[in-house]
Amino acid sequence: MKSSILNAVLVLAAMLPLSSVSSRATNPAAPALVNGYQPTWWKEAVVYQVYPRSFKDSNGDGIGDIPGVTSKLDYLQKLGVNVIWLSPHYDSPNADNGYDIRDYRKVMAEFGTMANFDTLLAGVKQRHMRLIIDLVVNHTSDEHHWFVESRKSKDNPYRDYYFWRDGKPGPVGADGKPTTLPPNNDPSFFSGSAWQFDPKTDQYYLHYFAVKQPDLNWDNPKVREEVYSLMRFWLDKGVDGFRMDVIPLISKNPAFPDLTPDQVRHYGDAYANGPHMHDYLQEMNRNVMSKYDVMTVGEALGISLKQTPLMVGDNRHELNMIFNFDAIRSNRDGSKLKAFDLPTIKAIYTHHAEQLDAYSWDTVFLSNHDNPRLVSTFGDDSPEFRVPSAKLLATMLLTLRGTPFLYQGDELGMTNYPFRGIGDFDDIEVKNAYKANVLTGKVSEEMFISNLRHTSRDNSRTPMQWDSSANGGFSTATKPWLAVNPNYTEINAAAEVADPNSIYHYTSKLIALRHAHQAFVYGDYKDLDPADKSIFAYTRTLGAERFLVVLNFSSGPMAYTLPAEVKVDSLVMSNVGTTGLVTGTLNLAGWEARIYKLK
Ligand code: TEU
Ligand code: CA
Repeated sequence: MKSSILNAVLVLAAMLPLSSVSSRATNPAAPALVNGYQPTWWKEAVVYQVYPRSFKDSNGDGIGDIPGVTSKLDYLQKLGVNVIWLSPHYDSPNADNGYDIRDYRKVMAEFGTMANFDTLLAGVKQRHMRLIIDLVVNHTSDEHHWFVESRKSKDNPYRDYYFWRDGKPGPVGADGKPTTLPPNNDPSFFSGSAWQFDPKTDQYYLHYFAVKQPDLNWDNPKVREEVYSLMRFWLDKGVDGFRMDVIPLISKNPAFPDLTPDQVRHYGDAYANGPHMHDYLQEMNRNVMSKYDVMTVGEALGISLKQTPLMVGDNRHELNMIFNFDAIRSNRDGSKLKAFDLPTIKAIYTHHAEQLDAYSWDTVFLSNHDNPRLVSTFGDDSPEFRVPSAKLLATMLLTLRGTPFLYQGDELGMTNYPFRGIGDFDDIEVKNAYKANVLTGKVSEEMFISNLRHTSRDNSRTPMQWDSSANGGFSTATKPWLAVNPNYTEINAAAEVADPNSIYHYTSKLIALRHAHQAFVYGDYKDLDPADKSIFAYTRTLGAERFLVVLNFSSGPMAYTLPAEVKVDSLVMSNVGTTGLVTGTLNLAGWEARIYKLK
């Protein structure tokens, strides 16, 4: 290339925003761009999250296990999902149901053996699906041998695998002895201080989550090498990637200054984006992910939409995508539920479309093992509207921009559980909050339980409802680890699979539609009516492929007049059996969802 032309090209490239000069420009072997996007399997996938403890118990001990997951692979394949995200399956004392790992290279005894895992992975691959596993490396279990060693003495070789600090001098105790206070005012996500005093060496250790979940010190290169090594262990077995637990929290300010009052109120944001977070993610990518064809999705607690491209941009070489918490928490006021407001969530999806361009891929999800049930939270789980509203939500999740993540049981329209008292709960987050708020008299038990019925993580952790037999077909045990929702007699997979008009079959049709039309994957997104409080109407367009999705997020019938420029060609799907072509004003039933092909 003549030097003058080369100079011109270099000047032009320098003028382009950073994000548009991505690695793809130098990768001629890559398939042609689609609407500016680099086509990739994890962008075209539909992901299904399995929480193994609650999915299927194969040996009658009341606890879901890996052979149980394997026994349901045909069910998942028929649904049409491509990727399974398996919540932690590693050896753990289960202080936080597996998110407290004791041995990263060992399968949890209750879940089975490594041979069981290998059989699951082989079964996934045989069905041309993929498996991603949960990488929980912000913290370990306090029973991990690194921590068992670390707490032994201040000069133990593993001491700096974790954060140990002297306490601050506290008031003289009633016994006249001096007391100490935690090194700073960091709160734990699970109530109380994030610091635990350990008398063996008279120091405190950091735990953003449970006392039994000490935070790893990522500033220690030995810790980072240990993590990269365990990642390779699973990738070399053939897993297809990782969901990374609270990954934005891995870098801390080693001085641990006190949080300001506002930071205390939003401590999740304060803990994220530490001084070396990006350095460590880029090092992890360089040392591990870049050497495999894998998918990574970060659970991006504390990361704003504006900060998202810095973690997922093609040219950043960190992660492929992240879970932002904006949509799923759009109806929360702290730990409480607040009224759902459709324009709020519509604005969030439009903001995503604006902020995340062709170089920063998005995710779409409204449920997981940390949140209450989808249809009870964003739909209407009354007998009249549970089915149509569950189908409407599936329609939205499977036609928006970004890789959709479905959570086990949502394809059945499983609902929140009718919790009665604290004894019904398993979640350490609930138990700690009960001690900190009810037993101290701050909150009444009745108010506490009433709020949890709508917000508790245990809502999504009740066992999968497979059929109308005892325990919903989840387990032959007398008492599963967590009670099965009593509505399993009507709401279960067997009934759903048998009913051609079920949520399961409707979801399967939506997945097939998404797989058949790249407009739903790589197409442009446009909200036709951001201000409408009941109707969510948007288009997905890619060249000649143009679709209109219309959702009535209310239980009442709604008339909606399409903008004049929207020319309907044919009705593709309706969740309530509407047929025929309607133009101009659409008369939608309560919770009706329609997908039209446009001219
Ligand atoms: O969740 C982090 C997180 O965001 C949760 O603490 C959530 O905000 C809270 O529980 C809402 O009620 C991840 C895992 O998904 C969660 O299951 C673990 O408990 C946590 O990290 C610690 O590993
Ligand atoms: Ca079992």
